[in-house]
Amino acid sequence: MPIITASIDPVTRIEGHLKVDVEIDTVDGVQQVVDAHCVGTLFRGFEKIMEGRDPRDAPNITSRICGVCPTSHGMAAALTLDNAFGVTPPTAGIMMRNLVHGACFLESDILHFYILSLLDYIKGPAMAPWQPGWDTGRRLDSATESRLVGSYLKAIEIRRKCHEMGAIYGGKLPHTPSFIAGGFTAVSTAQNKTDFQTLLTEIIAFIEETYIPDVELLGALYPDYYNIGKGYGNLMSYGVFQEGAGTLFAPGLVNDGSEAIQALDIGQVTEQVTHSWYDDATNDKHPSVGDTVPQHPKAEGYSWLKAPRYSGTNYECGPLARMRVNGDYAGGVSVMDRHMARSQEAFKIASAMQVWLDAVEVGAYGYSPAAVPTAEKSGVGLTEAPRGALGHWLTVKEEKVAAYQVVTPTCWNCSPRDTVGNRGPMEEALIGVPVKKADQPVEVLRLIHSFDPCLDCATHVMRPDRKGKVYIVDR
Ligand code: NFE
Ligand code: MG
Repeated sequence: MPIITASIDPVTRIEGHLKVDVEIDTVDGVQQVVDAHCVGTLFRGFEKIMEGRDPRDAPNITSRICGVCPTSHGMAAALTLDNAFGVTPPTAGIMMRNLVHGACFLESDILHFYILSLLDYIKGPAMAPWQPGWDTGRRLDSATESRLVGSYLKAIEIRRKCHEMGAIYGGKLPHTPSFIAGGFTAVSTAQNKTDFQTLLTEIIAFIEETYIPDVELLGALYPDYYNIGKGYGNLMSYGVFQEGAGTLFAPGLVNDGSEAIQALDIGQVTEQVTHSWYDDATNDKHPSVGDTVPQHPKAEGYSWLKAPRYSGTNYECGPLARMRVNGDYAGGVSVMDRHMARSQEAFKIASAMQVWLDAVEVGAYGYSPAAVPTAEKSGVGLTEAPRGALGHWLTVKEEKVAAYQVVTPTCWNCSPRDTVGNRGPMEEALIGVPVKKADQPVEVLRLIHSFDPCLDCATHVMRPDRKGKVYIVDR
């Protein structure tokens, strides 16, 4: 049998636009993925848009990078400005930042499991969005199907309530304008707290009584997915949700085969562009001195994503990484571990939100006044988005943005090969994924969705001859 090349273009049920090419061969009697390329098919240019602007606009502009993680960019940009401007937000501002950022995490996690991932496993009723669907690899009886379809419909309501909850302090979601240099714009009222509490109580109940049990049920029906999709097994977190001098999730690294948590040294991060459509003169730079110079076409290029590496090595980021780095999750690295850790993390975040809500003082101001520095300054903001480690780097000169770099979690996870030719984390995790039917590679989708990719929501330029299909090329 020849090696089969299957292209999924676009991958649906993700945020943004991704193409994945896999090579499928039979090894030891099992048809499986033997090579993979992840292709980011759009160029956004937000880093260039920032240049020459008032740095105080960074949270508002960069939160438009994405509709599902806008508070992550708002938070990262605000932390960057705090750092560059030399300002410390008051406790109420930190708590309100956490509450709105937490609401976005919960919205994103619930959306991810039910609306983006579950259709890889359930058949559902004979109507959109369930049909037409894959006719391979289903293992659920009709009672389990109906339970999960019921949860899916409830999840649509609950994720809306997550946004409504975040909007109580954020004014609106997505794209709240409330993250600012020095803190947060809202002043809490007694009514805000009561309204937030009502929604939070309902959301916590959904996570405990529906989301976690549903993920456990799926794990019991697909136990083989605890052994599929490990990849390199290296995990990284920048840490998130400031609490006093620390964070709810600590920063750190866990390397494959070790339980030991290593300290994170952000100076070890560079972005490689040998296989990305960017100028090689910008290769392997730390983001504080990095640049975004598109170059397309380029002989070795195949993606608009750069390839971030830590000390030259690949790291996966996301909920599983955060939970493992914090010692909160004892499982391995796999498709099902990613779902399981995400659901358990949602409960941890929601429980912490209860503590932060109790701590928000009615009437307390959320910000400390902050001025744009007249001298040249640099700043960095490290946080976590639902999908993983997020960093913004800024240089201010003559009170304007001279340079701005953003390194997103999906760049880490879905990056192309690096300068030495090593695959990105998701590319590597695809190797060995068993595929029953090459023209319906649902197993590949299950792996991709477990990473929850986001190609930074924007208009996709698709080749009309390849619209929305899996197409097979026989060699
Ligand atoms: Ni557009 Fe995002 C998250 C960020 S992924 S969803 O989570 O930053 O790159
Ligand atoms: Mg970038």
